[in-house]
Amino acid sequence: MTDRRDEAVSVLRENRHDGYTIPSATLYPYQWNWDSAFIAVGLAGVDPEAAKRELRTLLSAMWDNGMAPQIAFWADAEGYFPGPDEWEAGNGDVQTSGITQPPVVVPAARHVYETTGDDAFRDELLPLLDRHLSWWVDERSFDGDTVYVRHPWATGMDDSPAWLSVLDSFDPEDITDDLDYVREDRKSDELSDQRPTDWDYDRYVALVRQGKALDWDEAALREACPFLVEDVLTNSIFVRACDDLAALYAAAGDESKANEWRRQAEHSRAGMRERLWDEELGTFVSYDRVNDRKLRVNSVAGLTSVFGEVPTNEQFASLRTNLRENFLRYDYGCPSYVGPDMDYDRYWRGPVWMNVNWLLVDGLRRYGATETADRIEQDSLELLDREGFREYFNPETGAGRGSDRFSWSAALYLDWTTDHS
Ligand code: 2M8
Repeated sequence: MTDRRDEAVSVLRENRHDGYTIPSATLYPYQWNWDSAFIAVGLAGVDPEAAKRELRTLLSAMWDNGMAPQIAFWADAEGYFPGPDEWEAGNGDVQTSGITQPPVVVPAARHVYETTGDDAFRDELLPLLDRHLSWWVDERSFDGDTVYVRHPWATGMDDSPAWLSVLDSFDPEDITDDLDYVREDRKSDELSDQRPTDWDYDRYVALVRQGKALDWDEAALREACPFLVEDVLTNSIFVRACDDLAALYAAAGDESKANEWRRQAEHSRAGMRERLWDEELGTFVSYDRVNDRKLRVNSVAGLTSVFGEVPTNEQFASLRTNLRENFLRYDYGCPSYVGPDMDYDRYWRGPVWMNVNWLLVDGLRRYGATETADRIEQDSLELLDREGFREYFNPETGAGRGSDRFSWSAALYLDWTTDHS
C-alpha cells in the first residue's frame, strides 16, 4: 500500500466508533447517512466486514415507516448543533434527526455485495433497502415519479445557491416562535468564513423546530412546510438506487421484484426528463413544489444526473458542453456551483467535494465519457495527495478547506486507487 492509502485507512480507523464511522472528529461527531454509504464504498476493498457493519448500523437507525435518518445519535457527543434534544425523534432504539439524506445506501450496498459476493449479506439487506425506497415512493412523491425533501440538510448540499430563493420565500418567524440557538460549527475564524451564513442557519433551525412541533408528521408537514423541493441530486441518486435494488433482487433470483424496481427507475427517470430538464442552462435543475417553479441555477447537482443515467443522449450532449465550458474551466474540477453567488471557499457554494466527484466519475463512465471522467478523477487524486483528506477544496488554487481527516475523502481515495478489474 502507498503511504496515502495507509493514511486513508488510519483516518477511517480513527473515526470509527462502535459499528459506524463519524464524518470528522472536529465537526461531525455522530453517524451521518450518506457519509456512511460513501465510507462503506471505500471500506469494501480494504475491510469488507467493517463495510458491511457500517451499512447494517446505518439501516438499523431506520424508522418503522422506512425513513432513513440523516443523523443517528448512537452515543453522546459534545460540540454539534442541533443534537438529539433539538430533534426529539428516533425509532425507539436510537435517537435520530427527523429528516433524511440521499439514498446512496443502496448503490453502496450493491457495491459491497459485488465486492464480497456475500449472498447472506445481500439477503439480509434486501427487505431493509426495499422498505427505505418504498418510503420514498409512498411518502415523498407527489406524482409517484420524482421524490421531494423538506430541508436543505436533507439534500446534503446544505447551502447550495439553489435553495436561496426558496429560503427567501418565507419568514422563519412565521414557522417558529423560538429562534434562539447557539451554533457550534464555527470552530475557527477560517471555518466561520466557510460555513453557511446566519441567514441560512435561521431558516435551517426554523424548519427543524417546525418539524418537531408537528411531531414529524409527514401529512401535516406536506401542508405546512415552506421547503418542499424535488432536489435533482436526490432524484438522480434515487433513480440509481432503484436500478441497484433491482440488480440485487435479480442476483437473488427474484425477477418479479427486480422488474418492479426497474419500472420505478424508468418512471422516475421519465419524470425528471420531463420536469427537471432546463434547456437554456443545459442541465437538470431542482423543483420548488410550494411555489411551483424550477430553481434555475447551474449547480453540480444537475450534472450528477449521469449517476442515475437520467439524461437522454441529446440531453447528455448539452450537459457535457455545460460541464466542459462552465465547470471544467477551473484548475480543479469540479466546483459544486458556478454562477453569480459562487464563492470558492464557502461550503457548497463553489468548492470541490470528493463525494460529488465520485458520483460524476461513475456516471460519466456509463456514458462512455472516459476522458472527462479521467480528468475529474485525476484532479481529485491530485488534491487528496497534495492537501490530505480535507472536507472540500478551492477550485482555483486547490487549497484544502473545512475539516481535516474527513472520512468520505479518505474512503473515496481508497476506492479510486483500488484495482476493480
Ligand atoms: C454537512 O452537513 C451537516 C448537516 O447535515 C452540517 O453542516 O452540520 C454536509 O456537507 C452534508 O452533506 C454531510 O453529510 C454532513 C456530514 O459530513 O456535513
